Amino acid sequence: MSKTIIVSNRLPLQVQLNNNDLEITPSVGGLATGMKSVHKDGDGIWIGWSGLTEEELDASLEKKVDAAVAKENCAAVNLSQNDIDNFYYGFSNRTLWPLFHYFMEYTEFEKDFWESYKRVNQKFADVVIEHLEDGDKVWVHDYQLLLLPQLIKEKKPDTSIGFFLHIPFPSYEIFRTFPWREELLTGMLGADLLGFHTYDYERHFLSSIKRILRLDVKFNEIIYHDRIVKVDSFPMGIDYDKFHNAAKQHTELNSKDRSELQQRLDDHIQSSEDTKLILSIDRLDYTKGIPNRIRAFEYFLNKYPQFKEKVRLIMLSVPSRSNVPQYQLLKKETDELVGRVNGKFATVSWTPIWYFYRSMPFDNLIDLYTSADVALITPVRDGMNLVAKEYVATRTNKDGVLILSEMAGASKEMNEALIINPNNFEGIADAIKQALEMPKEEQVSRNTILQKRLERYSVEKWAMEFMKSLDATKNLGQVIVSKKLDNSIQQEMFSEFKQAKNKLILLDYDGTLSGFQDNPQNASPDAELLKLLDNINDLPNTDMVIISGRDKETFEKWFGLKDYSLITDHGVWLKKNDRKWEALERIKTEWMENIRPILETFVDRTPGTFIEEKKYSLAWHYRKADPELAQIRTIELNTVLTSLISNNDLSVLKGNKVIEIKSSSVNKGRAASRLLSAKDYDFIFTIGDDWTDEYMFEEVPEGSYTVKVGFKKTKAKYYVKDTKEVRNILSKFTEN
Ligand code: GDG
Repeated sequence: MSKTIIVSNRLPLQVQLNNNDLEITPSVGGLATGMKSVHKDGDGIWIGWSGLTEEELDASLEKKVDAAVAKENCAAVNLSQNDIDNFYYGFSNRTLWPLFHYFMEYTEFEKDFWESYKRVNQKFADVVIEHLEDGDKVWVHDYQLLLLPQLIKEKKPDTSIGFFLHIPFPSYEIFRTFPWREELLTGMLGADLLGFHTYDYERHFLSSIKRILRLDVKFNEIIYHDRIVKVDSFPMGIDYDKFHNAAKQHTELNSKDRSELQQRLDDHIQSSEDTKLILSIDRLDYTKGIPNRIRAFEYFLNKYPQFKEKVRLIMLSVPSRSNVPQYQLLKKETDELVGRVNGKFATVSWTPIWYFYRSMPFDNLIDLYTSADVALITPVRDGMNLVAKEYVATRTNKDGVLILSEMAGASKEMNEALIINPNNFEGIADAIKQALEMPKEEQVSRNTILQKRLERYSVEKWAMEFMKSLDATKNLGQVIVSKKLDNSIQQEMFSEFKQAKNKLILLDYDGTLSGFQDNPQNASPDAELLKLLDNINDLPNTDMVIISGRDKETFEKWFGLKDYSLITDHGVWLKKNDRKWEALERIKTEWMENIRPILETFVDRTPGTFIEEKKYSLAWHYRKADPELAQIRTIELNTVLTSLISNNDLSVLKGNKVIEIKSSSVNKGRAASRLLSAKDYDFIFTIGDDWTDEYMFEEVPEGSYTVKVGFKKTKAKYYVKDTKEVRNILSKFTEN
């Protein structure tokens, strides 16, 4: 039976070592809950780090850990202290975390961290592959494992792989600063489905894909080699019932069964009739906007002094990554700010901020959520923020007000909260006042809508939706319908080639024999290619013809001394072996005078584009332009040209990042058919990468070998990956 393998940096377990004995406690976090249904499905298995380093474990303990986690359907990836320092605290938390949260000044681009990140992702891949069987699905989580999807796909191409990013994906302008950006993106593209919390993150990611990898994106699908990678947003939910039911039980507790914390909270609540509690809970992280929250609260007390001695801010800050320097600085800053505000405003009976720097058991969390009149959640960047959702879920009477930063992913789906900009103290102070004075009916009506959504789109639903979408990627259709020119087809082809008497080999040049250059002038043939072409040209009973959109002057310069057959300008000129150039078509060129100025206006308005002037055609190249701007301009240009070309017997060819305008009566197909009518060939091989080569594929007879270079829609029967593969196959024609 097929299973789902979940992979995350940490296992959903706490493994503790007590005097050589292991203590395993399953963790109760949101992710663990959401994954429960997926994890229990079939023989589901969860792969991750146990929390103990290789240095802490000898061989026998390691075995014990393996056995103990296996009981919980988990498998451990072993990491050394060095891995944790460089991969986890280093690259994950000193490079990716700050960069993806727009803290560029905190981002460290360290080569050693990167090397360790690659090594550890490979360690994860090895464990995944060890457990992977045919038909299994893999769901990889979060920024620590961005390279993992590709590492798995390389070894197991048929596996369905999903990836979910729990933090924001930053805008292209931020992401582009990252030195290893191509590797990171291609690592992610190993997945079949990439999930983000919000549409904005999805959009940022696609923008980087288009600009950095220059891949084609259609709506939310990326064409990547011969695969389609789907990208979508799945806003993560919470275990609604767990929080809601715990809150219900909490309200039914006798006063003597209430926790010590609850009793202290009650004391405050009962101290005066109009007293109010404002709550914030987060890991002590610079993304969570803790200092500006304290400053905004101070601003509020100054602006609205009537709330002094009535309102208290309870801040629960959970220690996090405390060996990363910025977190230590933040701790110091927070301590000082709390001290300053309390020092400034406190009275005998009132301290404005209660600050807890620790984590609390779940029941205390419920004490806090249910006692707070207002939740003040002010991150400067946050992938989602589950605390905001948990607060709303615990409001069993539907009262309470959520103030939420627009920089948290959660704000996108929690419109009924009071949405604030965390840098606008004026706005925050006013929102706090509005929250404290909000009529009960309004609170109820806002929370009713919020709760309904949270209940419906729970974390379990989130996980199910993701898996459903991953399954659906199987039906995305194929990028290409042609077959790979694999070894067995090649064998057949070469044996036909050997037996044939009259053979034709038709070769496109750019993108087929030679790779693309930013400037077409730089694509002259290298020595290796010339040698290869010489060898093919010398084959007995074989006509080799290079057929290209290039002009005859360029080909004359490159191949003038060779006795190759050449067709240039898309089929205007033919040079047969040693003979002179002969015009195949009579071509008018007067139209160029009208079209050139139009193209020039597009060049002026589209940086990175240029015009290539050929004898019989004009080409507008946009390979180096911004892909989105180029997309708009190509549509514009097409519209402009459509009205002009019909009167002039012109056609517009859309090539690979180029638009070419030329006379309609010329194309590679017509040129090919002239060759075919001149001789009776019993073996035909034709290869090209471009739209213009499709004419050729159409024209040659049924049994010919038509081959497309690259993974594109084509009329050719077969495809090969790239120019390297082309050369490799061509060289086989000359063997034996
Ligand atoms: C990352 C992204 C995204 C907190 N203190 C205690 C405690 N918690 C629990 C909360 C909540 C969770 O921790 C915190 O989740 P957040 O979503 O608020 O934030 P991150 O930890 O930064 O999580 C974030 C999330 O991944 C999921 O994709 O939303 O944007 O940064 O569940 O209840 N739990 C207990 N004691 C505490 O003291 N028991």
